[in-house]
Amino acid sequence: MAEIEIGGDVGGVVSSLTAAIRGEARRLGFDFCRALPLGQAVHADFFERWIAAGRAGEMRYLERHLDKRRFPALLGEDGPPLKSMIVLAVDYFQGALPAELANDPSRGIIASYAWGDDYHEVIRPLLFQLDEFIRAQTGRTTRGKALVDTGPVLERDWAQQAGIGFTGKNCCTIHPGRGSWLFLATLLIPEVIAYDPPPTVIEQPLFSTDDLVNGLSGAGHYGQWSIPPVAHGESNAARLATCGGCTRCLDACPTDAFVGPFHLDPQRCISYWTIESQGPIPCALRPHFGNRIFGCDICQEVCPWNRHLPARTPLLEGLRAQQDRVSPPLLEGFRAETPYWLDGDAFAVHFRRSPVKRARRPGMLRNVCVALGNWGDPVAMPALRQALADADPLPRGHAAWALGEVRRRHQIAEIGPILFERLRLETEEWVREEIDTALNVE
Ligand code: B12
Ligand code: SF4
Ligand code: SF4
Repeated sequence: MAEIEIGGDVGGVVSSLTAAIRGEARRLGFDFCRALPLGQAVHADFFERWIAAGRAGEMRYLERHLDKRRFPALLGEDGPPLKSMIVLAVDYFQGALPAELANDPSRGIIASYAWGDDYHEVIRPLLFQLDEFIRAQTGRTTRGKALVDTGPVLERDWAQQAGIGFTGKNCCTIHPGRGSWLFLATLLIPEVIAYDPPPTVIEQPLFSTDDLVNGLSGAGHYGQWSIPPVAHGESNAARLATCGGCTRCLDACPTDAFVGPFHLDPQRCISYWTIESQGPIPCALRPHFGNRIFGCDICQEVCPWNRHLPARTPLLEGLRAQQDRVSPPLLEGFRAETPYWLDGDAFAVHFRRSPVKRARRPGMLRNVCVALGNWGDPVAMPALRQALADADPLPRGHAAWALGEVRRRHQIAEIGPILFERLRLETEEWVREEIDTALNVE
């Protein structure tokens, strides 16, 4: 790596420091690294309207620190003023889920971001290392702010501002050559460094925040940017980054979660319900979940920018797919030797370091019951009976729904008494209603 010219002329210092940071980021395993000055988040108004509309639901943390989300420099309240943001991205694509696994209803689909270890745990220590590297060059004694989905920063907004990719109608940051399978992270530092050129606006998006809140029309063209060449000299085949008139993601979403381009309603999103929510999944949405038990990739899988990506191994070892976390057989976690859906300790061991931990065991068992209901095979009855007797009401309510689905499809007389027996013991009002509904399905 080139020597850093501390003590040289200011221009020389800043640009060589930026180059050194980029080199270190690459060495640590980041795929993209771009720097920009701290300012105001471009879509802070929309974010605040999104919050005011109640979109955050149970994600109450999103409602806090709105001022910091708008002006991330405010995150530096305890130290020297923060001046620069380094936006980093890690490409986690490692090939599509083979169709025979994805279409097998006896298996649960886990979103590809969760096939390896938890990205927060893998990436955050690397951000600390990058900050330490910078401190060693500049003599700074305070820490920078290292965030990977761990603070009030609108990461997608900044990724586009930094020129890592453009925001697609599916809300995701899409790199024109490497698609949207990216984790984003930011490091906020007090140093002023040389910045990367921002994306050039070729065609200004023509709509207001009101239009965006109310729902833009799907097929509209919403601006065009030229993303400057990426760091590290990688080829950047498609410079003119835009969705154009495409609406594939909006059309493909099974739960109709998009209010319009760039505006997602989590209250209808499989990802929200299977990862973030600790509550009952609305009955009307359940049939649309199919066998998705943790997260959802549909609006990215259909995206043309994600076509023909070469399967690769992520640079960061911790993110590499672990076979048993890709699409586990739904009934596996009910077996006596692997009771990870039923037993908290077994769950903790099985999903150690996995993002799946976030949904917690009762939440995952809830998701699995929905998938078993959608499968509708009587072979799942013993497992559903176990879930119906779970200590936590969340799986009990969804197991009742799933048993109702099996009964509806196969007219199995035995299911009625199982549900009646549970109803006799059940004290939780909403679970009683679920059982009642399941007893009355035709
Ligand atoms: C809350 C959250 C969710 C929620 C809500 C998502 C949403 N679309 O709002 C739920 C649980 C549904 C979710 C799902 C997923 N998430 Co999430 N999530 C977040 C989190 C914590 C906050 C996002 C947020 O503030 N949402 C509110 C909306 C209003 O903001 P936004 O999505 O950032 O959208 C911005 C742009 O759309 C922009 N914008 C608005 N209008 C316009 C118009 C134009 C023309 C342009 C250019 C931009 C633009 O402004 C918005 C505000 O800045 C971020 C981490 C972070 N701190 O940013 C991760 C994050 C967005 N999630 C991530 C991932 C990987 C996912 C999933 C793919 C996981 C999965 N497989 O299930 C899905 C994808 C669903 C989707 N299509 O968005 C990554 C996304 C990486 C990427 N390439 O974009 C992030 C950045 C985490 C990370 N550090 O890597 N997520
Ligand atoms: S993640 Fe799935 S449910 Fe959520 S918006 Fe995308 S396609 Fe729809
Ligand atoms: S599927 Fe089409 S509309 Fe959706 S993000 Fe990709 S290019 Fe944009």
